[in-house]
Amino acid sequence: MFLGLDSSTQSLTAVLIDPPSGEITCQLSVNFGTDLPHYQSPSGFIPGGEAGEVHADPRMWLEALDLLFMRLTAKADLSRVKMISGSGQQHGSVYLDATFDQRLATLDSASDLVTQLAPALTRTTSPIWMDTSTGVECAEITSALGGPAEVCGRSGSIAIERFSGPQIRRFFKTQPMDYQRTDRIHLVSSFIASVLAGKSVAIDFGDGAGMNLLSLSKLGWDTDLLAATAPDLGTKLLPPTAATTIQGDISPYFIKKFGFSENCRTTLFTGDNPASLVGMGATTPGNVVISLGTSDTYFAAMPGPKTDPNGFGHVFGNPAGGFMSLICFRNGSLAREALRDQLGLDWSAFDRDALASTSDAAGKNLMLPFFGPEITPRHDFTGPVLEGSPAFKSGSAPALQVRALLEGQFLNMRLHSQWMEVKTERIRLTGGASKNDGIAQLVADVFQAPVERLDVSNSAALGAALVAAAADGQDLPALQEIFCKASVGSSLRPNPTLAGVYQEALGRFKSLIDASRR
Ligand code: ADP
Ligand code: XUL
Repeated sequence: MFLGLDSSTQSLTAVLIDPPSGEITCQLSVNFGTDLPHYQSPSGFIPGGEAGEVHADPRMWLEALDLLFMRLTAKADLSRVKMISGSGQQHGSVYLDATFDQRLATLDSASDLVTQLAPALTRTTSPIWMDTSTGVECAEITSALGGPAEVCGRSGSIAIERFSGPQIRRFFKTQPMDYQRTDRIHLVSSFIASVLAGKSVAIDFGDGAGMNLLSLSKLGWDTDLLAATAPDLGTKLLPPTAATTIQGDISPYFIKKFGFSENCRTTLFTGDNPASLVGMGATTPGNVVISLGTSDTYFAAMPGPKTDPNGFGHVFGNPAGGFMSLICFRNGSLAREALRDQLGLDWSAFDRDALASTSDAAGKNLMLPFFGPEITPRHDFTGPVLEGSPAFKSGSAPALQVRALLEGQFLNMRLHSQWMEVKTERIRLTGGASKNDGIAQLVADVFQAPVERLDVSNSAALGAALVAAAADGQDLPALQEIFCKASVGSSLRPNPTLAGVYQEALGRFKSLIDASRR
């Protein structure tokens, strides 16, 4: 069996797979808010941060690991686990002194992880991906490198507030003494991987690319970015490596305490989005995952390290080799809900039948579907922009607005993923709104690609379990055929007669965006 872990914002999840039977043997989570209430982090982070700070307590992640394994022993025979891999929420960073490795090497299974490892923390809390406190540091790094295009071309993203490099710089500036006594900086992913391995292990290319520090072309730390971020940073980071790299045997702590076998090995961990790419069965170029959640995200495999000339999208390492894009759209379900409520509708107005009633209007009316500030494209929109027939603009025909909103969301995705230069062959749809057939059909039509939906719920932890199996020599595509199947009856074909309609609409949509951002 192979075990995948995902240490995400709100919970730590385990997925155990048994490739010979094709079964997911066990799925289990520890919820930080409800299971570990003493950290007073109901949603996984410490509430009330000031000036955009959002931090979490790394001790909570350690305690969750002990608790998760304790619960797993009641559900599964952990001595059958051959390999463990995992993922973490991206960008979060953990700061440790020179005793960390010694502590890992001598963990006593009669005690617990928090008691033995917390004294090594040089920063008691960890900034996570929701943190926006580093605007000044982003500007400093950008100017040191000579502009946003340079930072993006090297690292795959312009300097971004939540990315670990700007966060490290802020720590260096605000707590220079604590920075100085920091011997090792980990991401959430490499921190948990190190605990399991019983030694500090490297950051992988998938999560490492979310730091504004990794050179995509060299797949090593970029010395200019290191220098622009903080002094001696290169000595505090291990050289980055591929997620499938085996680290050796699991630490004796876990063998003694939870019954893992002495032959159980561990790999590096990666970020939750790269792991999801694996768990959604989308690691080969041509496959695209669109997640329609609170925000919408678009991620897809890419053969080479192309970067977004506009600086909106991000590029990370793909755990299966090559690269992947991640593009976030802030106005996702938030915008769909805003229009629904504004017009006094319910989700049935977004159904297939309701949308079919306006099929003659496909691509005719345009809506820039932004009810508030957007990041792709980056602009402080204050409300949607409408262009089209009087009935559409006046709101007297709500169905036309629903269609134009959805078309606008997917045209915007299509427009802002063109820089990847990868033809979309299949879209795998996930997230709360993906179950809506009307919305899913419009995705297929606008992108002119078949859409599938998956039963997978914990795609990151499942992806991690698949990475573990792949590291053990199993064939990843074959495993994905088994574990990442589209759910029966969920597939939708695009209507080919709309290809030209949306191709033409895309050009008009781009002009409208350009005019609105001027
Ligand atoms: P999160 O990003 O918080 O994980 P989810 O992926 O769970 O979010 O998606 C939740 C969102 O899905 C809700 O906010 C809601 O707007 C949307 N949603 C749920 N059901 C439907 C539906 N039938 N049609 C369209 N949107 C829906
Ligand atoms: C990606 C990002 C989030 C985190 C948490 O850039 O910030 O998706 O990985 O899930």
